Amino acid sequence: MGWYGQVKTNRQLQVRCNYLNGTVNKYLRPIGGITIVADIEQMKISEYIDRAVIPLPKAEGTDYRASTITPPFGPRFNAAPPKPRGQTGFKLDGNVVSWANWKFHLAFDARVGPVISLASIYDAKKKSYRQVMYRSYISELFVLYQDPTEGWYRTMLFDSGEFGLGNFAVSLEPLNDCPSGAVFVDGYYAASDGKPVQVQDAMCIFERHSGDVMWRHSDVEREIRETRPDISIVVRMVSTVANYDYILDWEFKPSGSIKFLIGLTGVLQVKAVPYTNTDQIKEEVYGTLVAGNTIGISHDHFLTYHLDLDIDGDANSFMKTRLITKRVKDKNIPRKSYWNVEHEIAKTESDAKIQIGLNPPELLVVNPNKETKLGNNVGYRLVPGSAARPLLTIDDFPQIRAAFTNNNVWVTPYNKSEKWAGGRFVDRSRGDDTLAVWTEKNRRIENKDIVMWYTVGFHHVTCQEDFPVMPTLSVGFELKPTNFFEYSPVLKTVPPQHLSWANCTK
Ligand SMILES: [Cu+2]
Repeated sequence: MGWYGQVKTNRQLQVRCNYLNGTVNKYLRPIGGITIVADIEQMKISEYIDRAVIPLPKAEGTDYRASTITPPFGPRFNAAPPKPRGQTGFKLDGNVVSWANWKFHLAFDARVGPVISLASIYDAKKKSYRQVMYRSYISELFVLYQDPTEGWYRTMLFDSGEFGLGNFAVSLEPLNDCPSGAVFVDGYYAASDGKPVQVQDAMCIFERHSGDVMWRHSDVEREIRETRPDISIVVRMVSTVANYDYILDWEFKPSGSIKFLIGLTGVLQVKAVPYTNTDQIKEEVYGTLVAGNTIGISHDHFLTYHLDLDIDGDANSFMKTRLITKRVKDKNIPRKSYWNVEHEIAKTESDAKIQIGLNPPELLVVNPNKETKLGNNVGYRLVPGSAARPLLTIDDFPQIRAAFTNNNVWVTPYNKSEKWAGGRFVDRSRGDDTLAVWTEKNRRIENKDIVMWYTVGFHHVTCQEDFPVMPTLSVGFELKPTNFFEYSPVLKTVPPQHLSWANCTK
């Protein structure tokens, strides 16, 4: 139900009605025009508004099961040569994954899903593992629909704090959800009655042979060609929170990069309307006509990651590297301008609130106490993804509760009670326990154990291709070593032994 300024709120849920006959895709047959609110303290309907009779969207074309799809079929692919389940290049010792130069701990949490801890990378030069990331997880996933009318204005979801990404984790399907050779890990959580629940094959770990190039160089004159394929290790979990499926990936690369990828698929939240063609629409409809009598409502997805980096130890600082356009002073040079960098260490939380715009500064977590041999502070850089920011006014109730999305980046001193950006209790929260409130204290963050919070967001204007099931839309971001190693950590990568392919002439 959320919170809209009331002094007192009851435990209530808004209920939606969908018609199940004729399809398994219940989300695409909404019964429009009625609003139902259920009081779950008293277990009774507390509000019922029937404001219009709206045609029910057709069942035809909504089913997505292979068994019901009719010809013509396609596109088709040849399957990749299979590798037995579990045949892989990494080692899983309890919950600790070791692969190539990486080592990390993987846990499963009912609220946030996968938790990656104690990620460290082997430095061949130093002959030891070096700390990179103490802990990372998705602290909140905020989804906000943009239809402000009765029956719809409450549609906003904190998928982590209100539902639980782990609670809604689903079993993964070998070869289709995760490639051959993947290792599957079960997830466990306590149900509301305290009984343990097992989610079989909730997470998978696999080596990714992406077909990309890790690095290469040719010198045609000297007939030199050196090239190395990009191989990485991926941890994946899928959370199906009602209609949406979130594919959540953590990818570790031998270069020291960690990529965080989010794939969005599943079914849209749709609203029944009387229209079967855009020509008939004379009112504001808050979305796109994606099928007959069906509007896919515009909405946002914001994922706020808790990124507790410990770069070579826990005393770290947050550095902004600005790219400044300057004038050339030397009159003998015909060039007029250039850009150069200016570094600034954030002293307090206020210095570290970043809204990523067109020309963002480079954002780094550095260890001010550790330098490379050349004197640069060792660090990791945030390479941001989509820079979408909230478009609601900041005095709007959903935005007060989701004020942690007001900036793309925040940095806080580590505090064990500050785990979830939207607060500990999110259901009917009033925005008084969010990352935005914590940082009002403006605590010092220099040379301390710090946590970076990064929000990757996107505005989803729906389209016909999202019907009846959305092809996956991917976004992501990266943490990249920056002056962390003395030189390229993948210089001495040994090219893998390639199998000979039966139909390949070369
Ligand atoms: Cu969406």
